[in-house]
Amino acid sequence: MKSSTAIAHPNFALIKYWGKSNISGNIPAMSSLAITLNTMTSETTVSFPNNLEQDTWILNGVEQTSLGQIQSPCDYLKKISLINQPYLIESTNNFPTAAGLASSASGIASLVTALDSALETKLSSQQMVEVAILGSGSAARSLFSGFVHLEVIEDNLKCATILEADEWPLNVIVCVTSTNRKTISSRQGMEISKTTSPIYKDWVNNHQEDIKLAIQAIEAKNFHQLGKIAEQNCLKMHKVMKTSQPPIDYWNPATYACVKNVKDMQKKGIPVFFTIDAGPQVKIICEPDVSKDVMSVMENLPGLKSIIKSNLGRGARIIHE
Ligand code: 2P0
Repeated sequence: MKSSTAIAHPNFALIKYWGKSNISGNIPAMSSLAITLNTMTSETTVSFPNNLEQDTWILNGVEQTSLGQIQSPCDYLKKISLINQPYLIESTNNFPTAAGLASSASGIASLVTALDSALETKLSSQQMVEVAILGSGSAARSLFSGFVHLEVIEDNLKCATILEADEWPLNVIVCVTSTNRKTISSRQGMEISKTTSPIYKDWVNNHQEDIKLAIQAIEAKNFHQLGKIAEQNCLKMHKVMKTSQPPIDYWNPATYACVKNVKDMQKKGIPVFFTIDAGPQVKIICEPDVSKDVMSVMENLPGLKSIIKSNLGRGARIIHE
């Protein structure tokens, strides 16, 4: 039996998904559009040690009491594999876990890639998307490089790169304002919003228009148009969260300060925009020639824990088998 190691990177949605249409299949209620990074890495190794009694998952060096969120993709792969031996999954993230930095997307993309290889299931790209979604609604996007569109039409999923990283090499500056684990998981938050936010229905119904405008902007490489629609969509999602009962508010004072800095830079004509996910971190997207200046503006901001600069990059891949 062979062991396999895969890596994947986080992806950040420019047009977000927040809400599920089908909880058991973990199907997003809307399409999304994201960029996959080339820094911050999840690495997963699947192996078959002798005398392992049951499937075991070690995350960041800590043995997990259950397979939890990865149970469904593991079950799916196991069912179609001819290999029926307990496996050991060892996953590590070289960046904060469950803090709004898309560790579940990169973690699960690396996991399904490593499992597919170790269990010799030889899934098609479409099957990989479907398995990844079982683990996390955003994970399928980390299977792909560059600008990635996850299209959801009812229960049908389609995920693909719409523009490669080197075709429009934008930079991403991740401003980490807290490394704490979030108190409300995305999964819980989405369900709370779906059942309590008075604007949830509008969020879902108007979403496709945002996707269309963002795709047009990406195809035309129109930075201003992409930034405008991405910021609007991000703020709409956070409004859905904040109008939920209880209100979901992931922002902290440094989050607000980062956003203000981005808006000030925009007023000076600097090509930057922000996006924020289910956590307090601010991701700043910019043209490469201004990234140094943006970094030096942000480095002086009180309350920031760290700043990570990234290019856009590749999808999940096997690095060792
Ligand atoms: C996104 N987020 O599109 C949105 C924006 C966070 C805010 O997808 O329950 O980790 O595992 O499917 O995919 C985060 O949610 O949630 C997410 P599950 P997931 O990136």
